[in-house]
Amino acid sequence: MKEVQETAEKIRTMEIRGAGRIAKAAAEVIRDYAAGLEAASIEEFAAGITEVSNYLISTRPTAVSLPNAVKLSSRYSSDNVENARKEVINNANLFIERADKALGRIGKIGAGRVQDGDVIMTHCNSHAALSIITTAFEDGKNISVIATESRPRRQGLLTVRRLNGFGIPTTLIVDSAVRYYMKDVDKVIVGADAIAANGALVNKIGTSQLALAAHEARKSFMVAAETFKFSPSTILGIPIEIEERSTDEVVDPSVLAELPHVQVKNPAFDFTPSEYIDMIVTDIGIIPPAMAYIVIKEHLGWEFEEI
Ligand code: RUB
Repeated sequence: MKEVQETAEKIRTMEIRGAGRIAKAAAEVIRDYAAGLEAASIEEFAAGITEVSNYLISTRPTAVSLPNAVKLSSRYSSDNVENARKEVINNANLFIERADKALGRIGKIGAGRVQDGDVIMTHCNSHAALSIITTAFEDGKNISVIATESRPRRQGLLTVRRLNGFGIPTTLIVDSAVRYYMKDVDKVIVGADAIAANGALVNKIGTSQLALAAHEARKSFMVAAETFKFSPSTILGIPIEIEERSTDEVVDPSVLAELPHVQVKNPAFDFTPSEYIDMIVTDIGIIPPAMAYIVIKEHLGWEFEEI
């Protein structure tokens, strides 16, 4: 359980962050927990797995990759403890392998849509979006990137560091400069924390402003998302919860203490309606947002009674 608590804490404090990385970390820790779980009966085994699953899912509420990873990894059908253990270990390993392969496939598929000379704007720090950008660059395309700072946690610094490592010409801008620079952009590529059944995107706060500005300027808006970022529960109309993080991330508490009439809000994500999204690059190919339901139904092993 100690290992589970450590991973949960790393996810909560964002030492492990980005929807894909969070999902992989959860699958890894469930696998290791199942491997060492001492259970005298299948009921005890089930209780242990359920407890750990719920605990991990509670760490960050928005990234649907987390509950999807937990559900896909912790599935078993046997009523024998040793066989159930093997099933969980195997399912978790399959999920980890799927996540690794997905990033490579998204990079390859998405890079096909990047043109030589493109200026790409990106937001926050998405491994899936970066996979497309870096693959296009490695394919020999002469591209450059405009990356947003992504307040308050400034994940944009991680993005520019990575792009710099590849030698990709990159410009860092503050979030409020997005519309000012949209005229110079050919396409926007962002990642996803969740995609709803109606094709709406949930991603880092500010993503919807990029989409709006891109729409206004008739620039292409591309989302890079593994199939495990699609949200099954949205088929039933269950909304995706937007994580509200500590106000300390925005303003120093000592400053706020002197401002009794001021409140601070710090939502970590926002919704981008499907009409602002041109395409979603997934590990099974490029889809229009309207196809989100099909992905959930056919590629997530979605079962009505599980929800
Ligand atoms: C990260 C974020 C990323 C998505 C996709 O938010 O919004 O765009 O998670 O990332 P945070 P990836 O920093 O709050 O986790 O493509 O790496 O899964």
